[in-house]
Amino acid sequence: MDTPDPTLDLETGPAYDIERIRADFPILGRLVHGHPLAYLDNAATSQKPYSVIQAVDAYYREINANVHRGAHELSIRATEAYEEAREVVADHIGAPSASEVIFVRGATEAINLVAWTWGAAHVAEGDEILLTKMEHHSNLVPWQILAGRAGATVRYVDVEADGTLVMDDYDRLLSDRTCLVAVTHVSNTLGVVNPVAEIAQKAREADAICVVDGAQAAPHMQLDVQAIGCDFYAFSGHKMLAPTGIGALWGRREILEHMPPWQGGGEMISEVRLEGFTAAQLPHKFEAGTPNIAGAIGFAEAIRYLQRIGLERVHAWESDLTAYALERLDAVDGLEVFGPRKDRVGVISFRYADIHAHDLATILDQKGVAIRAGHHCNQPLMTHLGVDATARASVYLYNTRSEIDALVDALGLAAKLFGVA
Ligand code: 7TS
Repeated sequence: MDTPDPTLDLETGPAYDIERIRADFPILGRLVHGHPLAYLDNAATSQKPYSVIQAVDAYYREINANVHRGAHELSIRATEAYEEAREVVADHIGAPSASEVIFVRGATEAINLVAWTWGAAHVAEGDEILLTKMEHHSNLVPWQILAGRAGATVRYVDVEADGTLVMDDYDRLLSDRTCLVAVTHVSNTLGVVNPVAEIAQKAREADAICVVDGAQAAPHMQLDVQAIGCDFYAFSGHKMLAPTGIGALWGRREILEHMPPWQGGGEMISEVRLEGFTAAQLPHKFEAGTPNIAGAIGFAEAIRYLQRIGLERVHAWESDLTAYALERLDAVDGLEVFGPRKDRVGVISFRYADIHAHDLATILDQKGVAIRAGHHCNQPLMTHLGVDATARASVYLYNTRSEIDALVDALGLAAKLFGVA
């Protein structure tokens, strides 16, 4: 179901038409506390364009029915749209086959799926699971739970002062005891882009499987899971213009085929007897119950939207905006930005004098500037950085330099209120 976008010209050409893009996002026109919204909390979730909202709306208005069961027109149409969405996701990430793409609620569920299926079947006492100190809790706690049950050990690759991974530490910790390496492609606190292809290749040489958490990468860069060379790639739709409650796990066919199912229920079986069941073929084996049909359709439309603009152009726009934001923030006395200056995306964590991040976020909100404050589900990384929280501004394809200016102006107000010299 391809809903035509009312505002975006397929032939937009090389210029990045920011006004046109902004006009595609209805929420960007609203005021917050009497000020134009400057939405800089994209790492938490992105806003949604008309075309995605319309795709979901059209599904419910025109073809709503359950999938993979009915012989009637609506169910056939809903099934087609749902399976077409899987093809769109698979093509977008360079997956060899759509049957290797499993729809899940998001990156968290994707990672838990791997932990509870591959992990439960393969991780044994004495094994080691290798993570990094910058993992989001979603790529950390599932492995801690698994290790606790299996009697395995979790080890963590260190992070440099500038937020990049200590690759020598990776080489040192990777051993024949390592059964699984799980790493984030892009840090949700530091914005750093990790060398996932190198990490995956070394994991393979050590006979370990490699899981990449792509929650913060998929929204911003063109992906090719085969070029990365990992075994699993997990990401959420809602951070890349899609509705909440939908995401995808890509896995290598030969691994997925040998994994036991996770949740049991409808959809995931080919046959059930009183004595037991036979699991369905991929990908349905891992999709128990009625799936998020509208979400999958919205996800596919979000990807089409990104493709119409072109992720290279999105990346170029965001790189310029990030450089501008870093330049402006660096010029603020008493403000410290965490993370590297290059090979990064526009997720910018900072602290400002001794103003608590939560106070900063509250003051900024009064000016319509939405940022996140807290540990960002990165508590071990916060401990490593020696802070309990950071303020975090994160940009996306519709943000502008004037929104960065609004952020810096609002920081000036915070400085006045807190008596920062
Ligand atoms: N992995 C990373 C790197 C993330 O940034 C997030 C969410 C997740 C996994 C979990 O994604 P979910 O869609 O399953 O919740 N990160 C954030 C964040 O930084 N602020 O709010 C959510």
